[in-house]
Amino acid sequence: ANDGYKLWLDYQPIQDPELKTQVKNLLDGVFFYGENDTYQVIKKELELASENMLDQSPIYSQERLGNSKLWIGTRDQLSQVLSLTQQGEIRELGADGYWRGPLVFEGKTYYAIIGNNPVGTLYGVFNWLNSIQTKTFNSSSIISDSPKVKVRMLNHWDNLDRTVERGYAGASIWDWHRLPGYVDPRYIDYARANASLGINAVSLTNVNANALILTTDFMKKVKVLADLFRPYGIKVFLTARFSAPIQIGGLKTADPLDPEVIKFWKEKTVEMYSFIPDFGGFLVKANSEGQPGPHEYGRNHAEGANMLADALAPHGGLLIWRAFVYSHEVDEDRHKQANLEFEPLDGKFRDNVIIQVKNGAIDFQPREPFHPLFGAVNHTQLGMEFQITQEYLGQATQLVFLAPMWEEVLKSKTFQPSQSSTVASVVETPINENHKTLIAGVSNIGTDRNWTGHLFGQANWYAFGKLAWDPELDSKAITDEWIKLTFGNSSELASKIETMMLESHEAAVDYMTPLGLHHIMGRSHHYGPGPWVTGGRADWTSLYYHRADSLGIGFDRTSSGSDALAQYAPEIAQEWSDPNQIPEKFLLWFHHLPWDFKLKNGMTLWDGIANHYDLGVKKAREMQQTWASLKGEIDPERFHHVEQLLAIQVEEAEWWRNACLLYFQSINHLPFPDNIEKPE
Ligand code: GCW
Repeated sequence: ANDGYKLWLDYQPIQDPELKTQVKNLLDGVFFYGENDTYQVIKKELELASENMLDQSPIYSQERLGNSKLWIGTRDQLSQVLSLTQQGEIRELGADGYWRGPLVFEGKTYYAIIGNNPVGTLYGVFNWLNSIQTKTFNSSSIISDSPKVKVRMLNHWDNLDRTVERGYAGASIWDWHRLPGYVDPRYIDYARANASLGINAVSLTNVNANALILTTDFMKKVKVLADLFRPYGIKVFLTARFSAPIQIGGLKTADPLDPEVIKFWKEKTVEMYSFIPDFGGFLVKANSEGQPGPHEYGRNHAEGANMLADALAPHGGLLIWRAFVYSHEVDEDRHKQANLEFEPLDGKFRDNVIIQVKNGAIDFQPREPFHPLFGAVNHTQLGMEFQITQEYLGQATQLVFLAPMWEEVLKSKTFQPSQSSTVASVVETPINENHKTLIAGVSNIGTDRNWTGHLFGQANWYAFGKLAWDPELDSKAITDEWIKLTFGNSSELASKIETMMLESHEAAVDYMTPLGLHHIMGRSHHYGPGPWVTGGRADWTSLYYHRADSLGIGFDRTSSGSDALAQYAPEIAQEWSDPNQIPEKFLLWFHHLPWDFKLKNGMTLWDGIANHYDLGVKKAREMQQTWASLKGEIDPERFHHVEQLLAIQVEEAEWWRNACLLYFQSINHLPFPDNIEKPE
C-alpha cells in the first residue's frame, strides 16, 4: 500500500538495466573525502536509496584510489584532484552550490559529487538521486547548480499545543509536550524532504506568537530540533511576540526604546544562542490583526525591528519583520497599508533585517496582482512570503497546484528599480553585500500520513522548495519532475496528470473569484463561498471587496477610487487604470464597472462573470474525468484518495458557482446567459 508518507523520496527499484548497471557500479565504490555530520546523513540517504533501488547496500571504499568510483566531498577536500579551472568553476557556485560529473585522475575516470561546503555536497547527492529516479542521469555529463536565494524557508504556524493556524493536514508535527526527551522519527524525514529541495531554514512557530516559546524550557526543546536539522543544513528560527518582555520578562512595557526592554531581548538572545549557536533569528508579526508591536509606544516598524536586529547582530542572526500589516483604524484601502507604512521607512532598517512581504497586498487570495512594495523601496531588503497551505484555495480538500500562481507573481514586471525588474529579480538581489535574500512559504505540513492532507499538496511543498532555490524556474519543469518522482516514469500518465495540475489553479480562480474578484469566501474560516458576508469590521466583509450594487461590481482602486494603483510603477499604473487595457484577470480588483461593460470577447461583464464560474465547474469535472481514466495505473490507495477528494471538489465548484451567481443576480436582477448551466 502506498500512503504517500515517503513523499518524492520513494526510491523505486531501477528497472532500466543500463541505468541499473551504472548506478550499481558507482554505489559499489563510494569514497568520502572526510568526515562530518552531513556526510553521515548522506551515507544514511545513500543506504536507504540503494536498498530500495538496487536491493543492496552501498560499498564504502577506504581508499581514495583503489576500488573507489564515486567521490563525495567538498572542493577544498578534493583540491588535489581538481584542476585549477574546475576549482574556479565550483567556487563560483557559492556556498550551497554543487557540481557533479566525471573526473579523470591518473588515467581513471571517477564520478564526483562536490560542494563548496558539506551541505552543498548533500544537495548534489539529492540531485543525483533525483536524476536516477527521473531517469535523466548520465554519468558523462556535468551538472552544476546553486541557489539564487540565500534563505529558503518554511514558516510553520504552530501554536505550541499541536494545533496549526490554517493547518489542514492533521496536527502539528512539533510534539512540544514530549520534547526534549522524545524525538519523533518524523523530524528526520521532514529534514530529509526539505534538504532534498534545498530548503535551509524553518520558523517553527506561529506568527501570531506565543511568548512561551522564548522561555528556557522551550529553548531546550527547540535545541533538540536544531541539533537534528543542522546536518541537513537547516537553521531554526522562532517567532518573537513583541510583548514578550511583559509576558515572560516581568516588565511593564515592551517599548523598543526602553533600556530594560532592550536588555531583556539582548539577554534572551544570548540565552538562545547558548543553546543553539547557529540560531537563525526571529520572525515577527507586529501591529497587525491585533498583534502587539511598536505602535503601542508611538514607535514605528523600523524602531521595533532594529531593536531586535541589534540583539541578534552580534550572533549573526536575522530579524525578519512582516509587511502584512493592516489595522481598521487606518481609514484606507487595505491594499495600500503596507506601502503607506513601509515606504517612508525605506533605508531605516538595519542590515540584518528582511521585510517579509506576502505575494499580494490583500491576503493570499486565489489570485492577486503582485504586492506594490516589490520595486517601491530601494534601500530595504524584501523577502517573499507565499502561502503553501491552501487557506483560501480549498484547503486540503481541493487539488490546486500553486506553482503557476507563484510563477505568475515572480515573473511579473515591476518596472522598478529598473525597467527590466521583476518580482523575482527584486527578491533575488541583495541591496548590498551585507544583505541576505529570502523566500518563505507558510507550510502545509501536518501529522497526516501523507504529510499534506491532499496527496497533491505534496506538489505544492515541492514546487515551493524548487522556486525558493530558483525563482526563475517554470512550473512545467517542476511539475514533470514531481510527477515522475511521485507516480513513476510513464509518459502517458505523466501528461494527463500534468494537464490536471497546470490547469487546476486557473480552474479554482474561475469557480471562486474570476476577473479580479477577491475575498468573498466564508467568514474567518475562508472555506467556500460567502459573497454575502457582512457585519462587523468593514474589511472583513465581502461587500467591502466586491462592492456589487444594482449598477455594477468591483473595487475602484484607480484615481477616482482609493488610488492604490498609484503605488505601482507609472508603466503599470497607467496601463491598469484603463479598464480596456488592464489584464482582465485583474479587472475587478482595480475597477468598479457597470454590469454591461464590454469584455474583450464581446460579452457583457455579467455574462463574462457567469461564464468564468461555469467554466471553472467544467474544468473541475474534467480533472475528475482525467483522474478516473487513470484507474488501474495508480495504486488503489492513492487513486481512491484523490478520487474521493475530486468528487468533493466538483461539488464545491458547483457550490461556489451557484452561490456566487445567485447572490450577484439577487443584486443586479439580470438573466443568466443562455450558454451556461443554470445555477440553482
Ligand atoms: O491569511 C491571514 C490568516 C491568519 C494569519 C494572517 C497572517 C497567522 O487568515 O490566520 O495569521 O493572515 O498572515 O498573519
